[in-house]
Amino acid sequence: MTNNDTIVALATPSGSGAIGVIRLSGPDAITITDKVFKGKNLAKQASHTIHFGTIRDGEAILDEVLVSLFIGPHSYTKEHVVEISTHGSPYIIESIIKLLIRSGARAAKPGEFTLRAFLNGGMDLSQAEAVADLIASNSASSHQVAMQQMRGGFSNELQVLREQLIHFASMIELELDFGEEDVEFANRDQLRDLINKIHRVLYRLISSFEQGNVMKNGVPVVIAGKPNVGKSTLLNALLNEERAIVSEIAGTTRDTIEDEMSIKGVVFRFIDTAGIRETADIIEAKGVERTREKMKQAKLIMYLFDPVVQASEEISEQLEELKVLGIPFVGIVNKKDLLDVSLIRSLDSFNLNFISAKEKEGIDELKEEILRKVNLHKINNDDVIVSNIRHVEALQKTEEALERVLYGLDNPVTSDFLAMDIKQALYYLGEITGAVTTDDLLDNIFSKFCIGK
Ligand SMILES: Nc1nc2c(ncn2[C@@H]2O[C@H](COP(=O)(O)OP(=O)(O)OP(=O)(O)O)[C@@H](O)[C@H]2O)c(=O)[nH]1
Ligand SMILES: [Mg+2]
Repeated sequence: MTNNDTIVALATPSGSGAIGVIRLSGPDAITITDKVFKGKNLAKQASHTIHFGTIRDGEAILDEVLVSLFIGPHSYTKEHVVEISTHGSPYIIESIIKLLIRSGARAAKPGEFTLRAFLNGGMDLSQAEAVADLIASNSASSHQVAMQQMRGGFSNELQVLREQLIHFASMIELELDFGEEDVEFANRDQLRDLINKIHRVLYRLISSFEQGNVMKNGVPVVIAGKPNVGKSTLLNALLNEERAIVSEIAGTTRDTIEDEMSIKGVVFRFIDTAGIRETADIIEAKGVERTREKMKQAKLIMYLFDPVVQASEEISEQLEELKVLGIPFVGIVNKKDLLDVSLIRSLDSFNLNFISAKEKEGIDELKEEILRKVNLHKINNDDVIVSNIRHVEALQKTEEALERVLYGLDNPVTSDFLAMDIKQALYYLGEITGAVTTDDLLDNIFSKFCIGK
C-alpha cells in the first residue's frame, strides 16, 4: 500500500530541550523540505546523509538545523523520511511544523509513522505494537519483553506454522471442488501432526503470558494483615517515601493505595490495604472487602503480624487461611524492635520474616525474599514471551478453532466443515502478525500511540 500524502510531526517530547526532531514521511518529504531549507539541494543528496542549513519562512530565518535524509525504502516507514533537528524551543518547532504544513505536508495522526512502517511491510503488527511497549518500558524486564517482540519474537515461528496450515486448507478446498468423487488430497495424519505441533507452540506461548504480563505491567504485591500491624509503614519503607498515612489508630487506611518500585530490574506494584477486621463502619467495611479482592488478584501477598497484640494461635490460624487462598505469600512479623528474644524464639517454627518497618530494619532482606518468591529471574534472553493481551486472546481463539479441526478429523465431519475451522484458525493466527487486519483493529492499536511515533 502506498500513501500519496506526506505526514509531519514532532518526534521528540514536546517542551523545551536541547534539540527537537521533526519527522516527515511520504513521497514529497524531501521536496517539501527543500522548499524551506536553505543549504544543499536535498533532492540531489544520497540516503543516510546529514546536512546543515537554515529553515526559512520567506526571508525570515526560523532556525539553523541539521537535516537527516532517508531515501525510501531505506527508512523506518519504507517511504522517503526526513528528520529535521532543530533547537528545542516549542516556538521554533511549532513554527517549522506550520511552515511544512503550508508547504504541502499534513499533520500526522497518532502512531501514523509506525502504521506506515507496518502497511509498507517494514514490520509485522506484533512488532509495531512492540514499538509502543518499548517506548513505554520503564524497567529492565518490561524493556526485555518489548525488545524481544520488536525484533521478531514469536511472529516468525507463527508465520511458518500458518503457511503450513494454509497448505492443508487449500488441499481440502481442492477436495471440495471434486465434490462427489471420494478423493483425499490432504493427508489426515499429516494434518493431525501439524495441528499437534501448533498446539504445543500455542500452549507454550499462552502459558508465557502470565509472566509476560507481570514483566510488562509490574508484579502486584498486596500488603495485608490486621489493622495497625504496620502495613502502611511498610509500604512507605519499601518506597522510601511517605506515601501512605500512618497512625496509631486502627483502621487508618480505608482504601487501597498503590505505587510502583523497581527492585533489581523487576517492577513491583505494592498495594497497601485496609486492615482486615469485622467492623460496623460502612466505609471501612468496603475497604476490607476491597482488600480481599486485591488479595485474590495478587501475585504475592505480604502478610503482616504484630505478636505484641496477636497470640501465636492467631498467627498460626491466619497462616492456614493464607495457604487455603493458594496465592504465594510471605509471612512477616513487624515491630521487631518491640519484641523480646523469648517471644521471637516462640515464633521460630512459623518460618516468618522479622522486620521493623518503622526503623527500616530487615527491608533489604525482605526485598530479596519477594524477588525469590516471584521467581522472575530465570528467564533467558531467547525465551519467547507473550505480553500483549490481544495476542494471547488471538492465540486462545486459534487453539479453540484447532480443537474443532481435531474433533472433525476424529469424527465423521464433511470436508467443508473441516475447511471452515482451519480457516478460522488461520484468521486468528493472522490477526497477531497482521496478515489479517481490519480497519477497526488497526485504529484500535495505533490510536493508542503518541503523535510522532
Ligand atoms: N515500634 C514500631 N512501631 C511501628 C512499626 N511499624 C509501624 N509501627 C506503628 O504502628 C502504628 C500503625 O502503623 P500503620 O502503618 O498505620 O499500620 P497499618 O497496618 O497500615 O494500619 P491500618 O491502616 O489501620 O490497617 C503506627 O503508630 C506506627 O508508627 C515498627 O516496626 N515498630
Ligand atoms: Mg494503613
